[in-house]
Amino acid sequence: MFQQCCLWKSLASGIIIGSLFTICLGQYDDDCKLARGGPPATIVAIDEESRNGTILVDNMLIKGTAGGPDPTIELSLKDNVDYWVLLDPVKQMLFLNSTGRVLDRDPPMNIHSIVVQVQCINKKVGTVIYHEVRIVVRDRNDNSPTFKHESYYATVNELTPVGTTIFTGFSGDNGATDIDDGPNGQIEYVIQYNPDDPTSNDTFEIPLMLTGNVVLRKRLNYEDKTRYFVIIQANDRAQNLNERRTTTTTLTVDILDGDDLGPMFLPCVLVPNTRDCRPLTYQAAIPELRTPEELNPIIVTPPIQAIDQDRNIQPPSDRPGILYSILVGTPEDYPRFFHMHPRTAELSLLEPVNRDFHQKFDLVIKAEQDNGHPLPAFASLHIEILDENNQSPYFTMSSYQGYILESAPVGATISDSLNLTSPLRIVALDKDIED
Ligand SMILES: *[C@@H]1O[C@H](CO)[C@@H](O)[C@H](O)[C@H]1NC(C)=O
Ligand SMILES: *[C@@H]1O[C@H](CO)[C@@H](O)[C@H](O)[C@H]1NC(C)=O
Ligand SMILES: *[C@@H]1O[C@H](CO)[C@@H](O)[C@H](O)[C@H]1NC(C)=O
Ligand SMILES: *[C@@H]1O[C@H](CO)[C@@H](O)[C@H](O)[C@H]1NC(C)=O
Ligand SMILES: [Ca+2]
Ligand SMILES: [Ca+2]
Ligand SMILES: [Ca+2]
Ligand SMILES: [Ca+2]
Repeated sequence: MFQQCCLWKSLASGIIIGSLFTICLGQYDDDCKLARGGPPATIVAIDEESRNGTILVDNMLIKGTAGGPDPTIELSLKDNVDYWVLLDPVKQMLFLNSTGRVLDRDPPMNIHSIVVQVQCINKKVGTVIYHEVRIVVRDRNDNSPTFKHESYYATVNELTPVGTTIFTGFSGDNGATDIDDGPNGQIEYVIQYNPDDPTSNDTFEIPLMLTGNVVLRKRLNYEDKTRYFVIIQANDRAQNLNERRTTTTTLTVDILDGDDLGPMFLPCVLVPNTRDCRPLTYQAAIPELRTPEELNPIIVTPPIQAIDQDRNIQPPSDRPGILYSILVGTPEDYPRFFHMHPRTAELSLLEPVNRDFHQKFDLVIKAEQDNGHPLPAFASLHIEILDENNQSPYFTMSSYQGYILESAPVGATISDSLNLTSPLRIVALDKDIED
């Protein structure tokens, strides 16, 4: 345009030169202005962590020339905080300067945008114009969720109903957090299969992924399994599924014993492949006609004892006691003769038994819980009545003499006389036995 001006200048008369020169200078008035429409500020977006030298602005589209032998404008950067931006004035290009550092949008740097001014000095007219450039830093999903704690812990009673929430420990900031922005920083929780504890992902579930609350999905049984290791994955919600980042933690769930089993009589010999004890018979034998004072407590073999099959109810004060009783028996008048202490299972005689009428008793005894939730167990008790034994056996003679041939073989019978005709008899008698 300047050259056109000069051409005109050479052709025109001296009178119009002055006015043409004014028009000509007017051509420089536009220099430093934007050669484009739209908003005055130049707005561009780049990803965080972009490489050094990334082009921010291809061309500022500022009128005028900054290079060459006769530049009409001069460009420079102002307000370039931390020197993030580099300017190539001739090409009117802006570059990122991340030499030796990372443009990080996430905490703690938190650079969400960079604003610089491109100062343009109109060299012909002497005016100065500032063009604002706003560089919006876009978030990248460059951080994985991190759990606040290395591992988590919960306890749950085995009797807890299915559907109960058993863990809310990720609420607040106590679960996983992700410093990325928007969905890149939002967390979902998912239970994963644990090869070392294959039933853990079937036993628990997380129905609401955003809360991470863990819900019981299957019935528990303390007697089968007392601890689960639940692997919980936290992932962010990056829109592109392939870019999602994950972390896992382990939730250890200890199962607490509940009162679902009753007592069992000891000793318990298990029926193979079951949790049931073999039928058990306790034995006792008492002589007839003895008074309770002489016999009590009656010795039973093995001693009658039952324990609760729930071994580990906590606190121990919640463990029920056991009540013992005789349920039924034969002969039917057994209650006249026998009593069982409800707390100690001590068996006592109430009145003497005459063997002429009762040679034995067969009773069924019961052990149950004392907490209104009886869950009873049963065993047999066999009581033998013995003949009165108040005489010692005695021999019919104080000494016996026998005879045998010197040459007799081993096993030969000893005789009671010298002529060896009848065998020697040694007789012991007991008055308790009739014959
Ligand atoms: C960073 O980029 C700028 C602009 O492209 C370049 O001049 C400079 O040499 C680069 N620095 C490094 C260390 O590569
Ligand atoms: C690029 O940034 C580094 C780090 O702040 C700074 O030391 C250097 O001077 C900058 N380079 C330019 C050409 O401004
Ligand atoms: C638990 O994981 C196994 C193995 O991946 C899978 O087959 C099963 O469906 C999972 N259970 C649930 C409830 O998702
Ligand atoms: C054998 O001796 C006994 C006692 O000495 C006598 O009673 C018995 O008659 C004798 N028997 C014979 C066959 O001699
Ligand atoms: Ca993330
Ligand atoms: Ca990020
Ligand atoms: Ca139990
Ligand atoms: Ca119990």
